[in-house]
Amino acid sequence: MAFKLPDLPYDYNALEPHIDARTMEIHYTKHHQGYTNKLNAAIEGTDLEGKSIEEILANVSRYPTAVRNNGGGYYNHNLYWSIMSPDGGGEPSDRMNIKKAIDRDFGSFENFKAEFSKAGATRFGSGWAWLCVDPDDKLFICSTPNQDNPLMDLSACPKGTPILGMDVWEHAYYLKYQNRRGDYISAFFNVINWQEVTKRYNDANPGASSF
Ligand code: MN3
Repeated sequence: MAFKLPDLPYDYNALEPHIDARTMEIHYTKHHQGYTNKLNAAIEGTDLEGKSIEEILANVSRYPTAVRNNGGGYYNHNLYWSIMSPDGGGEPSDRMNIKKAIDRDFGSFENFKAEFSKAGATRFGSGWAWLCVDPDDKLFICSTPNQDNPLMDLSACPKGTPILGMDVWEHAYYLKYQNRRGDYISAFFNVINWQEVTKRYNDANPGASSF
């Protein structure tokens, strides 16, 4: 059973003006499709066929580089589309567990926003900024190069489940923002789907939440 490109949960133009339609279309139909196709080609005929993407990434140091790059690209973009929404942006509501956890672990939403934005802005070259939850239910921010992510057994990040991911490859923003990565990062905060992030937070460590 090959990996499939998931349906995009909104139209290409749904995140305008923050993410432009042309970027969305190319990012989804070319980049994400490309990672999906190359991942399938890399695992075809191997014992990785039939394994979940999370299982593959957890042991990715044992596999060829093509599995690391394209398996990461496949997983990361699945997450990225899901945590954006035309109804997103702003701060999570006080009733959401993710808001309580952000206040607990970063002091305030503003502190979290500053630290997450910095992780994206200071990633040299191509990569991702992540908000993760560790096995003790504590949030942390980290950044990875290329298509790596915190699920990988060779990631420099602490062990944890990514619940929010921001793509800072130039292909995510260059058509609209050119070299102005900071403007893209600011705009990204206008489309974050906090409903989905809080759901992922709640699902990451079942029963562990202190709220
Ligand atoms: Mn991308």
